[in-house]
Amino acid sequence: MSPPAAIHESPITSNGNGLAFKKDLAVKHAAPANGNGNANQAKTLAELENNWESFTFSPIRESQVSRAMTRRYFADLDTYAESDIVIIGAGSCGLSTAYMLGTARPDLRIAIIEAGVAPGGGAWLGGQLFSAMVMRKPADVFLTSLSIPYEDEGDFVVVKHAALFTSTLLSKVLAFPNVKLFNATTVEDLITRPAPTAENPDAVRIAGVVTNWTLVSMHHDDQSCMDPNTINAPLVISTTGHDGPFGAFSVKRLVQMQQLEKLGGMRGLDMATAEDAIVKQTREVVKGLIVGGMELSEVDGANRMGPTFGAMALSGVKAAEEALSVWEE
Ligand code: 48N
Repeated sequence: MSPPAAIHESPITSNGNGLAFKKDLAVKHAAPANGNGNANQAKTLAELENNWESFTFSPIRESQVSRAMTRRYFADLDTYAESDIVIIGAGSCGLSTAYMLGTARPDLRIAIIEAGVAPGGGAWLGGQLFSAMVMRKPADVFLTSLSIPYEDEGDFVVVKHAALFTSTLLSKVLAFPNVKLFNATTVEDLITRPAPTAENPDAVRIAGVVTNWTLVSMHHDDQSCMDPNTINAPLVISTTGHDGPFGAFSVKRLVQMQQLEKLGGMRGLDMATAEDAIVKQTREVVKGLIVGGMELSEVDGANRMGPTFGAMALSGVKAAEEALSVWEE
């Protein structure tokens, strides 16, 4: 019985060993996406409405979709393999840092590495599944700079939904041409270079990050190790929060590498103390690594503040300022 006729949906006419595929019956190379097939030529939404019977999308071939995505992603990986600044964690602090840096320094190449598929960290809800987000003044000035509306309650302000804050901040960060978000990607180690000091001959400076797909990073225990990727950068800003599967990642790694003696450990909730401390203490913890947001509470043993987010935003403002002062050194 002769083998079934092979119907190939590939425009490739040879399978590499000289056998020419049957003339492709299935392939009518898709007209270019903006081709003049019978695609609906609507130019405005109004032209679409009440005109559905003749509606059709412009033609496309699946491989065009794949290439449109993969070409760009791998070009970004290539470009950002050498970054000026890497921000670990796209929570409220990391995104605020990125917003300030993206605004101040459009010449710097900034990579954001976020373990979750969805960036935003803990800032999609105000607290305990409640929507509204509270920020104590003067953090309202950050909201004003982002044109995020809020209700003024005197000493604090309230954004009607935390997602309004986070989505607005995220959209502005993603619009910067010099900022690239790599989400669903985990920093699973730090790149170091020897930087001995009189106090610590084993001191290092941080020179980039080691990354892997988050799903791989979460399964090192049940899969043989899959080697990671790397991004070189003279400056890393770590804002990995205090909880979650990789919480306080960088500062825990610094202790393992004997670059920090021990962690102070986050203390009980005290809003007044916590927020001032986090903003004031945002700093370069070891050469080449700035720590901000709630990750910092693990370093210094600062209190936690619970469901107020002004310190996250202003820690990001401070982290960006620290980065630019280090950068200009
Ligand atoms: O939102 P978080 O967790 O961290 P911050 O510091 O931006 O904001 C903290 C804030 O949400 C609070 O915790 C509030 C104020 N409550 C305080 C309190 O008292 O409870 O964002 C950290 C982000 C997350 O999106 C993680 O997925 C990500 O960092 N992340 C990482 N991304 C890449 N590589 C890693 N190793 C990694 N670790 C965490």
